[in-house]
Amino acid sequence: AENNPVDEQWWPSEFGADDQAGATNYITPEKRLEAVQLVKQGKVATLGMQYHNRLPLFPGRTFALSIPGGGGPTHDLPWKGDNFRQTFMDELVTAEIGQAGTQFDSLAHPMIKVTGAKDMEDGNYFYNGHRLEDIGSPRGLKELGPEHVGSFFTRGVLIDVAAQKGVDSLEKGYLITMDDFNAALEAQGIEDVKQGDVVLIRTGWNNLWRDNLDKPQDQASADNAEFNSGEPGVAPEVCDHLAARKASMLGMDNWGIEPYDFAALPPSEIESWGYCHANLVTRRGIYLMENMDLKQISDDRAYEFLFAWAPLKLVGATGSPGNPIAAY
Ligand code: UVW
Repeated sequence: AENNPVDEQWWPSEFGADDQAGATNYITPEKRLEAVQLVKQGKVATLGMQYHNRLPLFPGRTFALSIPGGGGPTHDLPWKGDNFRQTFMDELVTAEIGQAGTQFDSLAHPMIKVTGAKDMEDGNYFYNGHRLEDIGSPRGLKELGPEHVGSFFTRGVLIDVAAQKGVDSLEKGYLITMDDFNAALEAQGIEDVKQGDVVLIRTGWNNLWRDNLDKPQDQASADNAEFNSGEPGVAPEVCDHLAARKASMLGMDNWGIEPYDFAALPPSEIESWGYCHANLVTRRGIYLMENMDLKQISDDRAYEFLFAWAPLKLVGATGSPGNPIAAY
């Protein structure tokens, strides 16, 4: 089924018709114990980018962090005697909190919209055949939110394609093929993906906004525009490979996993978006994480590690922000 799982019914999933956890089901107690053995030096890297008001956003989204009240404490409470009070600061974040910056796509994010297909009711279909029309609600989706995911405590592998090619960043639109994937595996001397692994593929594309807070505003805006104008990403065959190997998650340092170059092919002419979104998340419950920071593990040549993270239990949300840890 080329780029369209509706060519064959994709539910019930292999985890059962009622499953809402998806590919974290692959992470068994034995798998977790094996993953612990990958921590050899006691080093850790955090894999989340910084969240701030200069991060690039998919068009139409917002991220704004502010301190209510400006310069004063947001809470000013009585304490000891006349000379002391206890004061506190809060922040207010306005954002599509599950879809900004480093972010995890829950099973309640990508859908396949079906209109007039034989034997299928029209609607926007998620994982396991849930339709938005049935589970949507203004205070969060009634099924498939990140509260059902559980955790990722498993073998992580880095496929460092940028390093393998000897570049800081792959070019916009670059299609990472299985040849690239295998060349990186071989250069790194690690075994291929195993069931339940989290697979991280580095392109270098997020170098464009890594230092945005240190730049003049104009430069940060220009770099964000370039970042959003496309990206290097993975070919369908790579996602098919991860599906066949039963990975639990694919994470990347670009904004959207698949390759695009919008000047060469404008969004209105892209026939079908998101092969990996449809074929991994919607069809199989294999998760995606975007805008990750893979620089330190690349610098440390940490190709195999313990990956530990759990999404926030934002009931009925479409995703989660996050800062996973690689330990090696
Ligand atoms: C969209 O939300 C459009 O894409 P992504 O899942 O890549 O953030």
